[in-house]
Amino acid sequence: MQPILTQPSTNIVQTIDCRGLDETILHLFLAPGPNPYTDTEEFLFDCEMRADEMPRPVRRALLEFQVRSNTEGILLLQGLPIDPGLYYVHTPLDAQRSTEKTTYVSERCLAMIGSRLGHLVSYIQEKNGDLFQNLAPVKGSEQIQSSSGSKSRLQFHRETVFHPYPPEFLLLFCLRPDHDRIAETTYASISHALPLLTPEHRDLLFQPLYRTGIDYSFGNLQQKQDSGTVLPVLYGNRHDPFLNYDEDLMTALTPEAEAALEALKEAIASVYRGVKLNVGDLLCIDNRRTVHGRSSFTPRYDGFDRWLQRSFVVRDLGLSAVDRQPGERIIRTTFA
Ligand SMILES: O=C(O)CCC(=O)C(=O)O
Ligand SMILES: [Fe+2]
Repeated sequence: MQPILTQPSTNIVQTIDCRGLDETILHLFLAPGPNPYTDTEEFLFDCEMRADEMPRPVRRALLEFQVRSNTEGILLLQGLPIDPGLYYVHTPLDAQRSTEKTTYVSERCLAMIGSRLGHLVSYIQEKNGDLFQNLAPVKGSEQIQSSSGSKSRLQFHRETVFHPYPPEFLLLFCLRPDHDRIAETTYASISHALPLLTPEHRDLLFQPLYRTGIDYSFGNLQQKQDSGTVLPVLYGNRHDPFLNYDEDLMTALTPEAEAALEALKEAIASVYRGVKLNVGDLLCIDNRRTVHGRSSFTPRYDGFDRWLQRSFVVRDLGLSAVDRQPGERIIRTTFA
């Protein structure tokens, strides 16, 4: 059964307002540098060095978010610089890399902010391993449970639950909101959902009684919901746990475990909130504490639809080294 989503409650997002940054700081984001697509490692090093010069309060907030997170598991940077002339650049209709966008300010915002949280990585199955992925509605995919969908709500998920090397953080940078300004990135943190669960349900959710599915885009060609490994939904500290959750792809192994999963689904549906991203907003999501999704919206396919760029951040590059080529950021783990 689909939970009925009530109106999200008022936002209490931790926000860093970047409007009004002075010339020197703006220059850090805007000054040309290495090409992120052909000279990737140089680009990332250059961005990390630039990030060292960001204002101290920005660095402090990112450090605290990296180390301690917050109850929402969300940090919003508002009003970052954008590519000059972005207004005239079309949203890529196929949600692939834009050939019209020849400057890299948005990529630099993602890499600079990401460098304070960890290291950017990508997955070979996601947009060919691009570190900066373009998210836009794609014609024919309106009802699909992925970032190319639009007219159906994108259900709550942790990014790549099924993967042995999931990102600890996920960054979404808004290049263009939807025409009607109704699309919201939705999110729910376990800190808010946990108090709504009974001790019995919590106990069950801490046990490996749940099977995740492999994302359709990661080679789950039969679109099976329970194609992945068995895991607990909650793990870590009993009073401040992390969560593995995917509303669409997760199933329980026993009826009791199923009831607990259903209770969590209802808890998420009652505590979730939403944020409407605007041009220049960069949303950092703690992928271990907070699940996210998207409300539905109506695309027009006129070249000016909603357009986000996304990056994934891991704390330790060494964990995925076995599935990466030396000097590369692309994680190449294969799935049946
Ligand atoms: O479109 C959004 O706001 C969120 C999309 C999403 O869930 C994702 O890109 O992982
Ligand atoms: Fe997502």
